[in-house]
Amino acid sequence: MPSSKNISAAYKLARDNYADFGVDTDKAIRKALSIPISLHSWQADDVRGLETPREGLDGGGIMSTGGYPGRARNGDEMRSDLSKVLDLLPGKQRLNLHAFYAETGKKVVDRDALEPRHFNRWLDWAKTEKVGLDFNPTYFAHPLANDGYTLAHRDKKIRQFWIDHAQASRRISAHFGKQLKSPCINNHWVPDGAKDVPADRFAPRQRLRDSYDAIFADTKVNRTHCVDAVEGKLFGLGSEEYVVGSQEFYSNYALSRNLMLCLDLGHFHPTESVADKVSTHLQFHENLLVHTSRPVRWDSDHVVTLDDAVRNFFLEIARGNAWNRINIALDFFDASINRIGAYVIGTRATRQAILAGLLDPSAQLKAAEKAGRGHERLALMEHARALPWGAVWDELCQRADVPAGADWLAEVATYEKDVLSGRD
Ligand code: RNT
Ligand code: ZN
Repeated sequence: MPSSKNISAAYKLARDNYADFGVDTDKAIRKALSIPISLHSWQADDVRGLETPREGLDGGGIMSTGGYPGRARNGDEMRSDLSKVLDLLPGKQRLNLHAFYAETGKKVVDRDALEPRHFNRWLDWAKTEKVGLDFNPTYFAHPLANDGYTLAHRDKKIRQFWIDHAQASRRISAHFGKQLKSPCINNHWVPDGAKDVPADRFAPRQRLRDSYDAIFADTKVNRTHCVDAVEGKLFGLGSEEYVVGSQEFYSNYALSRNLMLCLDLGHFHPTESVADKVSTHLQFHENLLVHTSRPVRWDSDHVVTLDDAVRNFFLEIARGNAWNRINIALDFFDASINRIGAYVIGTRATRQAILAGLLDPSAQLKAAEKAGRGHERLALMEHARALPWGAVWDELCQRADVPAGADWLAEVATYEKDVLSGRD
């Protein structure tokens, strides 16, 4: 367990070390703490939602595996877990809700009829915790998603149901944005696609485009309060061969309709660098949304760790000084480990990558490159990885008044014993 005296001593050395490379660590800490990360609500309950359980549902492209005890079973348990998580995280957080976390009391309200009031308890919680809210229409885990198609379904009635749901989600988002005085990002991801080679790849894409156009034709929604984003994918469960909403589909759609593009780090070919896409998209898109995630073979949603993909992504943001053009949200779910632990690991790793980006000696690297000293650029890049960022991280935690190092584990153990162990 690092003592606060040791943390301060190690930090002082680290600060001087970074200063030699022109990096101001105090400034980096302040900035790293100020950048919001939107926690996803769905790690708490294994992406189940709070609707009355229905029989015979296909997960709709989403599946959380594992049976670690202590899953949150209702809204109150989710909020309790999320409050615990917030206590253990340095910096500014938000909460990213899915529509199927509506709390409609005894009344069953289908997704096309959801209203802002069905989220009053979440809104109250957000006010108490002083966090902004983001939102997602839930286009999966519903009988009308069982065919593997929603907005691109060949049946007009089914498409209309999902269009109505999407429009409801935009009104709810605008309400959150207005109430909390902070724009609510409403992210659209649909599972639509085919397991095997379709004969017609055109028609579903045309229907998807037309459905979105119908959704966004609702001009009553205030677009400063509700900011819509769209998220593509390479393949998913049940859509291994064909994803209607591919990356290119959404990149073109977002650009032509003035929407935000979402890049999920788990939604690309394994050898593709998502980091490299940042400077491409930002030539054309005003802003981006990122879902930090970790792909492992055929899964795209493992708990985020501080791996090269995540580090490189935020390094790009730092080198392009694009912090005010990126919105950061988490997207992972693992039911095989303590879920509070999963949140803390993934959110801390994301903020560590942000800090690592801010600690990059970018100015020196660029100067070496500009002067044609390629060996110096590469040598400095290598050396930068060895600089003591961990000491800066511990200091950041100390300043944010949260446990440094792995000290948070003790609090998770206590919470598991006192709270989680009482759940089925
Ligand atoms: C699915 C997308 C999407 C979901 C969440 C639950 O592949 O990444 O963002 O994970 O909406
Ligand atoms: Zn995602």
